[in-house]
Amino acid sequence: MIILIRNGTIINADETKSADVLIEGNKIKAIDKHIETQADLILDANGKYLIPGGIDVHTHLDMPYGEIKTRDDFETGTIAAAFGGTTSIIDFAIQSKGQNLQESLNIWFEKAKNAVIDYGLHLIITDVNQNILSEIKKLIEIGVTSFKLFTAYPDRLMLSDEKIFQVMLKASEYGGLILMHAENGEVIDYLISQALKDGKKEPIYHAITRPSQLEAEAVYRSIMLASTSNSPVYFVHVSSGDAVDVINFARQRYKRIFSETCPHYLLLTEDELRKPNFEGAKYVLSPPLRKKVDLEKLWNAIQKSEIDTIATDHCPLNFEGDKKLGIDNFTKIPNGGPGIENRIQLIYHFGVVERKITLNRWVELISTNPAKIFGLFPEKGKISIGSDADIVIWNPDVEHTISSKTHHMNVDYNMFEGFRLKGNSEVVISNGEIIIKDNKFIGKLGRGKFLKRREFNN
Ligand code: DUC
Ligand code: ZN
Ligand code: ZN
Repeated sequence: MIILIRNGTIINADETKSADVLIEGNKIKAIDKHIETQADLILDANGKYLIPGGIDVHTHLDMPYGEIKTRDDFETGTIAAAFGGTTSIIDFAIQSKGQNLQESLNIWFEKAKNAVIDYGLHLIITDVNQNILSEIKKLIEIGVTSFKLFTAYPDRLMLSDEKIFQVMLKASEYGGLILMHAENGEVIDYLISQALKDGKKEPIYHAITRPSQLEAEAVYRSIMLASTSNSPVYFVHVSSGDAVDVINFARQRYKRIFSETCPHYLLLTEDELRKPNFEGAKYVLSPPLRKKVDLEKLWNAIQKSEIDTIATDHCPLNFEGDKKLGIDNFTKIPNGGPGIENRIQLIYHFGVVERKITLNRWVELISTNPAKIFGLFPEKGKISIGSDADIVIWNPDVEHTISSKTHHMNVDYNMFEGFRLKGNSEVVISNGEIIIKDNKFIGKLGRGKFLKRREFNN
């Protein structure tokens, strides 16, 4: 199929230009001021932006969570992502205790069969021994090049500093990237036990028992372990101003540090957790929503390029049935919130329109940097000749209101309910195929490809 997109304004991280774009098969064949050629389809993008397809590097689709699981699977989740202009995701496979890494990965390959956009996988390592360490090289060869480790959730996910250090050493030897969930799990558990003893069981205590200093402490500790092992380290879901300060301080000496934040940390505060009728549970996620001062600090860091990426940490759990498991006790509320569909819209409206970040910076945060950091550039993350034809035609003027009644995520609430936004994706092209048009998904189930990512080289 040959598609010609006429008269659009291309927004890449490093340039803005008006041009026609010719797509042949799954690749971008030509970009020029004016292209005259036979095409099967001509799209007019006059007055619209052409941006590289969004890349959401932090999702949890079909993820088991105790007795329940996240409500979007790879079918519903990737369709919702596509509606929002995201054409690639990287989801998290999880190693269960006692399981080897390849087994864990195979389970996620099976889950991902119906993906409609391209997907990569990170691996969460929860159980470390010599056999596990020796699998890391093979995984990186397969294209699973990033490994998430936890300093939180003792007895479930947390690793000791020694184990974290061992994984860092091994990953850095073969070009792997370490992703850290940085919160001091032991102190948090102590604070939780004290809160429960005092009868403090409402959702707000989720935030109060996970203070920002305990994120900053774990960030600092992780950076020191990373620099000792010369391992690159990427902090997922950075939520606190203190953590930003620590990262900035440490970067003066050690450069191989990367960071991600999420729309909810940029747009919501812990006050949401005080909502009546247990509605605060909708905002129970970890690290928790913070204060206004943290939110401002995060925006400031976005503006100064101190934060590298914006991902969603999409972890969709229903209010009815899932969140309500914790109605009598905040520790029983499953952690996580949905967002895979709204990321690019939210950052366009609140970043570009309201806070005046540049269009180029917007694209850098939601597509180019994720592609660069996670071994997908320049096939992804840029509209350029030879790149994958993942292109979003973005209408900067259209207005819409976010609502769970109209969103495509398979979850019964939206953290941004009622937010009125300017700007939305209009046509979404993934590997040369139009998959969203006229507000309809028109792709085939299972068309998404596994992304075999390159090793980390920064
Ligand atoms: N960390 C995540 O990245 N997602 C959901 C919950 C958590 O602790
Ligand atoms: Zn996490
Ligand atoms: Zn997550």
